[in-house]
Amino acid sequence: MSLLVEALRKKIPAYRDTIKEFGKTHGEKEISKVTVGALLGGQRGVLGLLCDTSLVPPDKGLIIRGIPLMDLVDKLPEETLWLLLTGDLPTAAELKDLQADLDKRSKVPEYVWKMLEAFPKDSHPMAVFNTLILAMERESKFRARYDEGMKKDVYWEPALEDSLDIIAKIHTIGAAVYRWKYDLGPRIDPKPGLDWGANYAHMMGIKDPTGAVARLMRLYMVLHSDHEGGNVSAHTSHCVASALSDPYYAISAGLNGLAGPLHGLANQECLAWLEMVVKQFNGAPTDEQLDKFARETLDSGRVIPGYGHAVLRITDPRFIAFRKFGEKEGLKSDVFKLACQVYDVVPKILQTIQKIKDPWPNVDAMSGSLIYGYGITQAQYYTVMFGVSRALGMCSQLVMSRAWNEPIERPKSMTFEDLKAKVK
Ligand code: HAX
Repeated sequence: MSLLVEALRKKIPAYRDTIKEFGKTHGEKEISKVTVGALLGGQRGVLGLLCDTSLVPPDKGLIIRGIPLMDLVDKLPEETLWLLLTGDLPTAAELKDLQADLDKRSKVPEYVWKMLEAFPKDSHPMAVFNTLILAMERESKFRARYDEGMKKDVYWEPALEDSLDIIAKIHTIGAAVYRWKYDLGPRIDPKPGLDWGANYAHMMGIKDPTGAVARLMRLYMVLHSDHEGGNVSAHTSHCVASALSDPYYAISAGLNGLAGPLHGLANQECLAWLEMVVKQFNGAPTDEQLDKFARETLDSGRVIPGYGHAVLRITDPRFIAFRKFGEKEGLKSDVFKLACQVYDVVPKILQTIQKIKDPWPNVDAMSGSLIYGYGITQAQYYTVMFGVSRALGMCSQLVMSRAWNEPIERPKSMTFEDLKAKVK
């Protein structure tokens, strides 16, 4: 038995019992209200989900299992995964055990590569990536055990098995999509013994003489790993898994949500926006030119990608962590410089628009420009990197939900006529 399973077997029964007991005692207590504004406004502020892996206080940003993100920037993605799942950082022995376990699970089935080759080259990398994850559903241990009639209390174990199988392969698949999509040569196999984040960079085949790309990839994978339960990707995967669809279905569903421009695809859109700026001004703009360009974007009815957030009301600490990384590494890149300049200009404009609740940058305002500076210039691919990382959080949330036997999600809807009658 792996040390991770051992750790979780110690914790999960008590976790489940406590939640069950809590539900019995406090089941009728009201914790949130749903206004008409919330119903028509994407349920903002409605407290309707339990998620123990992480929390996003509007004035603080991401906190993973009680640890603020800024205290995790030097951790490996595998350490973050252990933290997300168990609530503790792993010891050196636990980390090694998890890494060895992931190594053992890393072989991608051959049919996945055949499918990859069959895609039209103009397919969006996210569509290809998501399809390949879903294609592996036949490997699901959760579904096999469910069909055999497993007991509810052990659902989390094959859910964890599937999750680790997915995580062990997802960076290999992501890297292969990159090399295939941009004709960069044959796939590169994972290097045994190399950590998960660095291996992703290695398999993408990015030149990395100083090790900076591996460092960036580790950071990227930690920063994007989780963002509590209500964002589109987490919530979608959570909802799908609540029907006991196995993790392959659930993660792929979450990734499909991540592919939207108001969510994960914003990093692609950010880079496109910066490229438009450079094209318009034939190079670096002045602050005045940037201000004018941003206002024109808003006047044309479009959003400034990378700015604003449904929950946050401060500069996203993930933005700050990325920026610090670029500065610390002495990144000399015009796009990175421009993204920093946008931060000086755009919030001032957004602050003057009353309806915008958060004028500050989110993670996407910096991630793409940083990656670009390290030679990953194909913006359409960026959301795949986000997805590789977000699988850590989605899988962890899914395991925790099965651990406490969360029931199938089924909020009630109403017609507009019903709504009008209720308000009267
Ligand atoms: N530029 C222009 N308008 C913006 C804006 C921006 N960056 N951010 C918000 N607004 C607008 C909204 O479109 C909305 O306008 P309407 O009422 O006319 O529809 C209004 O301001 C109120 O929005 P809000 O309450 O402040 O924000 P929401 O919770 O509705 O939406 C979004 C949050 C992130 C979707 C929004 O800020 C946005 O579209 N930002 C740009 C896209 C982006 O960066 N998305 C990535 C978010 C982080 C993430 O999930 N990454 O994966």
